[in-house]
Amino acid sequence: MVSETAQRALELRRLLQRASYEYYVLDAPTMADSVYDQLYRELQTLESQHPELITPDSPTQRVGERPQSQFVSVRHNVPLYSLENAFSLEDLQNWQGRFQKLLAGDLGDLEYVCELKIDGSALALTYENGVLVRGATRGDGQSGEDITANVRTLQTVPLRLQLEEPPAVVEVRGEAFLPLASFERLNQERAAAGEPLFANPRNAAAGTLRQLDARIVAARRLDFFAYTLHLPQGWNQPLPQSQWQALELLSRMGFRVNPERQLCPSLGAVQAYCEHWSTGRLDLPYLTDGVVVKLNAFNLQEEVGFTQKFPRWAIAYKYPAEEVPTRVLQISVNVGRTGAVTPVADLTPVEVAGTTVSRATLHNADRLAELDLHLGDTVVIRKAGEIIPEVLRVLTELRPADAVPYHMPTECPECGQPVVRPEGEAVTRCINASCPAILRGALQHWASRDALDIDGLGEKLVRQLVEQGLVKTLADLYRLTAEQLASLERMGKKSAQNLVAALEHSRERPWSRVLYGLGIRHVGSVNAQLLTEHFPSVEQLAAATPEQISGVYGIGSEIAQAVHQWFTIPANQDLIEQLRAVGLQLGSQETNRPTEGHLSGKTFVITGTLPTLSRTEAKGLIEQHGGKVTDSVSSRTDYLVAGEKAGSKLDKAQKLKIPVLDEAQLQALLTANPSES
Ligand code: 0OX
Repeated sequence: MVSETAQRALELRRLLQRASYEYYVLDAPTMADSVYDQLYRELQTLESQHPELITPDSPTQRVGERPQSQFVSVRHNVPLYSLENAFSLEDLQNWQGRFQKLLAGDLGDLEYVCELKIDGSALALTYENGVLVRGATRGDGQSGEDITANVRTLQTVPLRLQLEEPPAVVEVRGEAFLPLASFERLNQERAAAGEPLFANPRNAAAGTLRQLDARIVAARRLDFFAYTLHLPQGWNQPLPQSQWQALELLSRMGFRVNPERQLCPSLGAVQAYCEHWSTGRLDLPYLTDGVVVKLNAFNLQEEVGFTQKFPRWAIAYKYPAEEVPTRVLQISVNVGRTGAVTPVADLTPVEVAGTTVSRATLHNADRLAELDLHLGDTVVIRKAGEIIPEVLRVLTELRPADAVPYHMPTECPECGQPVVRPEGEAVTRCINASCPAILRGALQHWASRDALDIDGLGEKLVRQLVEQGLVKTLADLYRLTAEQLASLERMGKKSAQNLVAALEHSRERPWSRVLYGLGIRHVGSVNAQLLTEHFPSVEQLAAATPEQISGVYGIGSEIAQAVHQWFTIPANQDLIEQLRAVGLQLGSQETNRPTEGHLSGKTFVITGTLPTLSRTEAKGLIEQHGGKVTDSVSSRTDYLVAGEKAGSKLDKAQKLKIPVLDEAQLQALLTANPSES
């Protein structure tokens, strides 16, 4: 007898699976987000009360497990072949000619399936009795790595097949990829965190799948198109007889199968498909670098077989990576939020892979030296992964006689201060904390969607606010009035009021978004979430040692160092205090606070500048020992901690005869053994 609870859990799983299939695979949601969330929470609660009811196909199992220390290698039962390339329609003709000779008799026109070649990372998924049990990378084709925990986080990979009578085992293969929008978002986030950018979605997908922390994979929103099915002979259902039927079966099983596939009755139709998508592909929300052409009938595939390396029945028709010559008009230097100084070539505008390009990155000083770029040079540009335009090489034969070489500037073009390039690093940086370019970058990052999400605070407005001296720190944003804003160029009264309202609204954003918004190096939104789960308030994070920070799952020592160091800088400590004063959420000091510490029940006020501790750190330390810190001195205050330039609070404490501690006395109190006092 199945209990009522087990029955409900089963029902919830089915409902949620269906809703998520309709949302992600069919792109046709039928369930409101709020209903989904409610049912999901109900299932989560049921599972936490009855862990024995958790099944591997439960939607709650998609969120990502704790990080692994390494991946286990797995051998593929059937190797994953690579594909021979064709670069012209003639190559396709020759390909057909080669295998036609191996087929008995003249079969007339052969039928093919054309699939867009997705530029991602191949995966092999194993289902036992309809349930996903393993996801593996391609590796060298013979063996790959077991990345099941990561694969589970992909919303378009079903955890259970939609089959009444699934086969005992089935292997499904396909391509995991990062849609362009997710790729751009990821790179923006990496730029904001001062991390190197992924050159193209393929690298980003491959890098993501090899993350040891599945929570990071879950956050990056990989997608999956299925294209191969390995079924056992003994299944009691009719087996597909062709690639086209296999794709239809995959779709019925609940996979996303690329909708642009086409059944072609002849090689001529294949060639027309390739020509059509050579430009059509540029409008797709994901990257394709070609077309995979497959002989449709499985019996014919079997007849032509494999070479040492490739199936003879399939080929990849590759579109040429477009490389275009153009002239460098001038070189400008961009200073980013982290102070990174990037040389950028301004070009005579040209069309590359469907868009007009007028600027291309020159990456860094090393790359500039390698190119030996002169002003006025003609260069060849290409879109790396067809996304970010880059200068590939210089056509020196076209160099004007009087052209002068270009060198990286030694001073920041924005603030005039000398730039530095630390040993062993490729990046040149401006390290002037008050450089306007760095401030502009910081403000834009703060306003961005995953940070404080401030509608209406765009690039142009940020520039004006900085230029006019209205905003010198992030906290200054919250002191702007509608009148001040309305006096700016292109700002009406209404938009000024809207921005003030948006700023007001952003005060409610949780501590994790504030932490991300601070733009600490390596702290992207996922790391910010991990850190704030562990350190529920800014005081606790500021008081943590690098060792305590790297003790958080998923946070490495480099990140921990960067976070710790950030909080030791006086200007940053001051910023935190200012953000507190203007009402930002810096976490709750209630959670995780030991209420039983030896300072429990004692109330402190901190004033003035302490010799080594910031006020935030001191507050964190007091709270770690159970004490409470308030803002104003009253008869309920037990101690005043006073540093230099303590003002009226010190006078008041003295009047009320409240004990006054300096930093050394506070430290002594913190470390005092309560049993001796
Ligand atoms: C793709 C893709 C890759 C099956 C047998 C040889 C190649 N990147 O989109 N591979 C295959 O097929 C395999 N199909 C695809 N669509």
